[in-house]
Amino acid sequence: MGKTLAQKILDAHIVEGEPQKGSEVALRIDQTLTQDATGTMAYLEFEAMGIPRVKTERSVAYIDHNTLQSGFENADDHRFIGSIAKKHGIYFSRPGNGICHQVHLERFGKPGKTLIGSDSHTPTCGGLGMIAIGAGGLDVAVAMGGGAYYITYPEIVGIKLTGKLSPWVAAKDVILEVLRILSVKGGVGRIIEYFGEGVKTLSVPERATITNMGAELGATTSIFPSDETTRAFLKAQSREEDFVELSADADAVYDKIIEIDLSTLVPQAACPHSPDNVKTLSEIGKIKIDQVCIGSCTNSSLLDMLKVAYILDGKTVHPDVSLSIAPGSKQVLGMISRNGALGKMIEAGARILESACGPCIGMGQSPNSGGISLRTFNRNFEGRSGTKDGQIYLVSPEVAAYSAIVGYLADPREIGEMPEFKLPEVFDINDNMVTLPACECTAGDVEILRGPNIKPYPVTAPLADKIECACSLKVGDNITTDHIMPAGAKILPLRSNIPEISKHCFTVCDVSFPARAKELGQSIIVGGANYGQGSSREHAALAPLYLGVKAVITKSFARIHKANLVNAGILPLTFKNEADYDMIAEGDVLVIENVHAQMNSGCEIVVTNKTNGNQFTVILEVSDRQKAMLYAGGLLDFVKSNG
Ligand code: MIC
Ligand code: SF4
Repeated sequence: MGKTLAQKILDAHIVEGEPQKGSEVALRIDQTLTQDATGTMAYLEFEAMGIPRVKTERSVAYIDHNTLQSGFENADDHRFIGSIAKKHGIYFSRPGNGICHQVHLERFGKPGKTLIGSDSHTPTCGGLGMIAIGAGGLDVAVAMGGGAYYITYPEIVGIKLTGKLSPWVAAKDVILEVLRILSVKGGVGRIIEYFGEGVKTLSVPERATITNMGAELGATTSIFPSDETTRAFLKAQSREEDFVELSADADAVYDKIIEIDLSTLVPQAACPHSPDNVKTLSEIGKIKIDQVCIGSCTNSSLLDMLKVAYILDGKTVHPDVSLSIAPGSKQVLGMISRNGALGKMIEAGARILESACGPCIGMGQSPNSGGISLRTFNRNFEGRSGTKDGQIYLVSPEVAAYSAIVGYLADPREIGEMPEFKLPEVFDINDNMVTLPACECTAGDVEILRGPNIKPYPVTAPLADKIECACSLKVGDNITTDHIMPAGAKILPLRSNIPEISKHCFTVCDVSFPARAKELGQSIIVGGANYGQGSSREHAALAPLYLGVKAVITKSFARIHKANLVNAGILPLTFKNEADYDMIAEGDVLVIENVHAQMNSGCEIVVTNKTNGNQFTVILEVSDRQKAMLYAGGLLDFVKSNG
């Protein structure tokens, strides 16, 4: 039986385990990436492992998230990451060089290789034919040290693309369509693999938009074949030698196939407050808008910027609208500054932002109260923009730019004929903002530069044999990591300081949670389905760890967050019978007796609700390796005691 492309790359990288759906496999990791908001913690963890030099083929540390330096904290983090990168053999992409995923796609990603990154949108490089997976910082630290990365061998969903996109319909509309079909839970435990005739009509940056937002499906990753289009892209980036042709076997068997005829798609938007709340523009209607933000790792490529500049050329941004544009990388910004496209944006009245995440992570540009904001980003979770009642719609750059001019959500097909937008045959290449690590002979002399806000990893303890504590919080379905550990300009500078950042844990849902949890000393959180969807931030596990959370009981978990909980030594439990969710109230005392014996004898664990006398069963669906980690108090303790 033939293999899918994802299976081929996975199987070539398995160092332990069998390639069988649902079973755990260990993968050799060729490349890693970190960004600054997760990076400081990841490098503190790497340091704690005591490994002098990274063992990967390429590890890159990016500074792109916390670039608004309203105090010393972010600048201290940048300096710390720069120094640790230099010492331990990691390439350092300085602030100003661009968003990690855009730069990695341009300069480092290689077809056929494995990449893990401490950011959930790492699958962007799947657009180049890589297996690129988002992970917690601790997993990335282990991989940098040469350790394997463990995943559950996934199902492979094949998306067969036929036809060709109509003018002014974009790659963003393709992934919005997939989100509409599969929902934010539809990718859990799966890799999404694109194939079919339609693939060759999409450029690498367009493919990357699609794989980027596979994160919003909850998928392990998404991947496109590596073909002549990939070769042309790599050649234009002066790295044709990185090209290998890769595709699925003709008789590959997918677990499920979805067919999308690109020519039938129309412009669409994900409406507030979920990326899968997708409607066509005509279904939504011509709503008046207050703000437009163009950029983010989803839609900030040169091609996107050229289309935006064309639409804005000679026009003025509508008087009631604020338009901001953040080109994705120094390469993109430099090229549009030289070819005139940037001038067209500036003349139209766009507010040009630095090449960084910016508004996407609430670092500035929060909309006005109740403001309607169109964004080319990938997430529109409630409050993420920094304005609690902001109404965020996710759209293509084409829709965003045209709407910015007319002042309402508008269909760019009204513009009329679309010129052909082509990628250049040669990109301008200047890697001067990537600092190379010190050579092994001088690395010992490099001093690690720390700041007062950089605090150590929280204290952990081996798993106790009896857990008896109150339910400190009960939440509903689809809780995101932005609920658990909010981001934004005020909180992000605390990423290196778990005691401080934990004061904001879950405050989006309940402002009294951090104080209550701290006072209880130990507690359990109860949640609904798809708990922990969204980002890879391990802070969503480390803050609860610091606040004494021993277990989280839910209807189901998102992949990365579940792994982060295990890494932090917190039990991720799911209800055997979902109806038991209704039998727990906040404040109820829950008891798990003989934790070790129950864990040893299988995956079912009995919990007693001491407050109402109810007894129910929960499932601990983890591998034996993860059980060992949980006994030890988390991955860091496990690594330290197992070498
Ligand atoms: C995000 O888009 O939510 C982030 C910020 O990039 C996160 C990482 C983080 O929280 O630092 C992600 O997607 O993993
Ligand atoms: Fe940055 Fe936004 Fe991409 Fe996250 S989703 S990496 S915050 S641009």
